[in-house]
Amino acid sequence: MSEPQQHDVLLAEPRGFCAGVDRAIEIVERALLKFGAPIYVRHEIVHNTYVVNDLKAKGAIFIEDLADVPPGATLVFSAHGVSQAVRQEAHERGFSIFDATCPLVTKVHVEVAKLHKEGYQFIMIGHKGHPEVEGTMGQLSEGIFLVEDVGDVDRAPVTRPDKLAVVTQTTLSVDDAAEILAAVKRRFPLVKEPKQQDICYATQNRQDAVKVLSPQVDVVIVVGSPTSSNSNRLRELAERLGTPAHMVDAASDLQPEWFEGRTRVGLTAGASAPDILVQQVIARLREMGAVAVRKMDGVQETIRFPLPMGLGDKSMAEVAASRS
Ligand code: 2E4
Ligand code: SF4
Repeated sequence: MSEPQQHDVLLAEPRGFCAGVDRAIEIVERALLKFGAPIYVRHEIVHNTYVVNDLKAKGAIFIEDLADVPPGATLVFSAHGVSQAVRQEAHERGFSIFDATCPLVTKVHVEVAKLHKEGYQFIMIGHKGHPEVEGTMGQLSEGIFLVEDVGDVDRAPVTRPDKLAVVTQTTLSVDDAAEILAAVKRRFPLVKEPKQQDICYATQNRQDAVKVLSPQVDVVIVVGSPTSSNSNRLRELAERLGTPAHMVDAASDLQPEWFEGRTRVGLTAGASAPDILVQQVIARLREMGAVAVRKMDGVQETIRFPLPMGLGDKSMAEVAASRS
């Protein structure tokens, strides 16, 4: 058997959980403590297998169709947000609802609703079929057109180029979004842009960190689940910068051949990937020959979002005690 390849690990900074993910998971955990199992969650609370399995073990039930939720149940909307149709159906069915939509996604919804009232049409830059795109597009019943790439810009059936605004998914590639936005502006010079871009601080910071990390290493590992848009963008970005990159859902996904002849390993994690998985990946890398683990310098994130009314008034310990 060959000797493990000795290598050093460089950790991206920042990486892993963002404020919206922290909040969304805490909402489900607090609902479980306060009301008891089961708590129903529409869609994976965040796109991470470990997080979803952990919450399932604590009594959360994940569903896609509201018809699968019994009358009187407590229902949580996932961090990706929901359309007005889903929101309305949930209210009509009488569930007790907690909204874990990230406040930065809600901000986009609010902007769409406000400008729609002023008569605007919209171009949404995003990935078809993604729940956040369905939620944001579903704020309106008409007049919002999805653009996935530069080619789509010419096909958008805009009828009011003088009253057109652009919004985006929060987790896009910053560089791809800029290219598509430039094409939108070429075709629609009067288009209204958001005051602050819709790609969120966490997406921007994690991509910036990969831009610094990639040239310093021989291979990049991204911890994240296959369905996670922001995690996929991190892997794609490293590859575009010329560094081979692999995404892993768990430490057991690591393949020894990825490290053959490579002495510097970069490690990052998507916004929905918990730190425990990063620690497990580091432990596995040590078994595979990692000798030193070093943290990159990077932006320190301190942002926190408040919890919804009725869930955030006590500490977790007090909530737990009040049920026992
Ligand atoms: C909501 C908005 O959107 P993505 O697939 O990256 O979601 P994920 O659950 O992986 O990450 C958290 C999140 C949720 C990001 N933006
Ligand atoms: Fe919110 Fe950004 Fe995190 Fe998405 S990645 S949950 S938009 S903070």
